[in-house]
Amino acid sequence: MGRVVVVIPTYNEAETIIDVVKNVLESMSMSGIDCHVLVIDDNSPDGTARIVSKLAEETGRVSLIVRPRRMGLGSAYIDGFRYVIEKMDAVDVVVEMDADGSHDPKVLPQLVLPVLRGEFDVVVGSRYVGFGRWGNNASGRVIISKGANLLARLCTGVKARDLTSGYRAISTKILRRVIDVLKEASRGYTFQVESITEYSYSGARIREIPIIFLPRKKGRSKLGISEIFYFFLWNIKHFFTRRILMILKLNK
Ligand SMILES: Nc1nc2c(ncn2[C@@H]2O[C@H](COP(=O)(O)OP(=O)(O)OP(=O)(O)O)[C@@H](O)[C@H]2O)c(=O)[nH]1
Ligand SMILES: [Mg+2]
Repeated sequence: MGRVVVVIPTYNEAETIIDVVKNVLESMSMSGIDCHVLVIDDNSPDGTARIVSKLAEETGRVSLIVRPRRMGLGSAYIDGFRYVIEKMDAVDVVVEMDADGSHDPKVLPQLVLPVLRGEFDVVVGSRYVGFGRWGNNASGRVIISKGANLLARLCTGVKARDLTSGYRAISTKILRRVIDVLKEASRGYTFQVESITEYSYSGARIREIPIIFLPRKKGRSKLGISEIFYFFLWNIKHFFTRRILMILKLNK
């Protein structure tokens, strides 16, 4: 079976990163999947990188990239994807995952296996299909998330229900196809919608499986109001610069 790299961006996640990485490696080895973890840390003041370096020595299955300062979630993924494509050998699947315990590592094999088997190119852990849901009562966040997904679906035309989910498996074949476009993508959280839009437009077969999005275990959220504002503007701009042209072409 092929090889998987789980990319985890971190900014001040010292309280949760050990458990997340260990549980990822355990979950994958129990399913017999060859797995490596790549952490992209933005020089977190809480010493996340020191902890990850120790994990790298202990396990031999963890790599770390430390960047000089906080540069955004999207830019961390772009650097991580480029590293996997350019510097790591024979990787078939890349996974996106948060470092705060919100994404249950037990779900990983279900995300990864359909891509490894070649049945799908992208599998998204979705809060909005089947039994998928938010695991707490953060009703304000749920409303924002549902509104964001509705807007993104209308503006991009991508059919998936959870376009903002940060728990996904992607084939490296698709990543290679879109990496040059993604280099220009949003630096922050909007990257999630922008990237799945590029996968979809480039012909990726996308599947969603239900997940329960657990409340962050410890530490603080990095999602700010400016990110939400930028997200809104990106969608409107995308609609008027790209989507509307696609609709007009299709209707000709
Ligand atoms: N390297 C890097 N990682 C980041 C940056 N911003 C966020 N992250 C990481 O991206 C992941 C998602 O961020 P969160 O703050 O959990 O965002 P969220 O899940 O929408 O918010 P909560 O529900 O409050 O946790 C976490 O692992 C963060 O540490 C950044 O600028 N650089
Ligand atoms: Mg989180």
